[in-house]
Amino acid sequence: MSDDEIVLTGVSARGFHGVLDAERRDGQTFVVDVHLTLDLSRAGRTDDLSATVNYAEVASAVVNRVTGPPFDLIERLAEVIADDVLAFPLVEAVEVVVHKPEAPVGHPFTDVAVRVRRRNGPRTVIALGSNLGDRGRTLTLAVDALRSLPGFTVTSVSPIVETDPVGGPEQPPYLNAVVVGRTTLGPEALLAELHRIEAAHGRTREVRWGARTLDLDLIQFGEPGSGHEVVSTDDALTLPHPRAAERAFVLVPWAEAEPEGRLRVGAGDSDIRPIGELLARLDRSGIRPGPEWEQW
Ligand code: PH2
Ligand code: MG
Ligand code: MG
Repeated sequence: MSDDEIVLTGVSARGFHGVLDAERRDGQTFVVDVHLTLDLSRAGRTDDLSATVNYAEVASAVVNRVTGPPFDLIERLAEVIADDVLAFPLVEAVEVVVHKPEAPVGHPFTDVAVRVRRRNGPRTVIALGSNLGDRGRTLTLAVDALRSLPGFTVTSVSPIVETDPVGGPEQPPYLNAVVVGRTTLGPEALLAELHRIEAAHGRTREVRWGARTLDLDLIQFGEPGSGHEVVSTDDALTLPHPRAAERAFVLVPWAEAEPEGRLRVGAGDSDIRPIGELLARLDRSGIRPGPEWEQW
């Protein structure tokens, strides 16, 4: 982890968080400090804003959460702010302190605050598919479930595409999408969570490549070529996904979520290919724009 930090302190705004009726009714001032850990050497060398995080955007994210839908606990407010900040590119870890200096403590006091420290794990790519039931709704709920999964931070979500079914028995068209995130879970634990989310949406383990309400496939775990990359030939969890390179219904939305994405197609260093290059060789005729995401 880098030693560098961006330190933003004393961001204050009025919010309605709290357990008591009066707090929900009258609101009060919340003050937030954020420490971002990231490598600042490239920004230091190049003088280029895109090599770092814009602290004004961090401040806006904080204010949106403070003034947004109320939570009972400042612990929860700190957690969601940490999650938002970890979704900024380049951020390795974050410390968030939420102060509530006007809290109804019942005695003279100076300040009360919670401090949480969270770190980003490896980047991971998940493909979503649905071709039974209310497909768009199901995909939306699946992304919601990923957003609220502890240890998983959604960093990018593709648009939805509608796709002709590939392989398997005769079946209806799919809606597909791709989510890119960072996770502190291991690959097995993440896969178990994906199975749990599938099951929660009526998925049964039926015909191979047959119709399903929700399919969540782990495509890649860890940046290819990095120390975090997981390569596995295990039947229960093959990584990277063995057919992703041939599937336009995965690569088209992935390229929209992460244009600079790369996929390993073999064991060597030269077998890590930009997804745009893989896509150029595929037939995209079965892929169409899908519906908009429903509101979350
Ligand atoms: N998933 C499959 C089999 N075939 N075809 C499309 N278009 N989209 C899918 O997500 C899909 C498929 C097995 O998971
Ligand atoms: Mg699948
Ligand atoms: Mg699957």
